[in-house]
Amino acid sequence: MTRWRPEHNLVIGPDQAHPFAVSGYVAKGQPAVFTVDSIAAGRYVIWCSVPNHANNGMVGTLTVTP
Ligand SMILES: [Cu+2]
Repeated sequence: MTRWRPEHNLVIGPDQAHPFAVSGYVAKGQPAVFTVDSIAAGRYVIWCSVPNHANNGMVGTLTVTP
């Protein structure tokens, strides 16, 4: 049985094996600000690193334009 944690985070990287920015944890449904300085233009993968969350769909893409 999967135990769900009530919080999430946001990780950015070229892929899930190479994270370069990790937010703090945020409670479900709560707003948060995650500031990342000096990110190059490009396409990145974003995901939640709480165990099993990315595997259950908390994955997306982030496009940074120049
Ligand atoms: Cu999550």
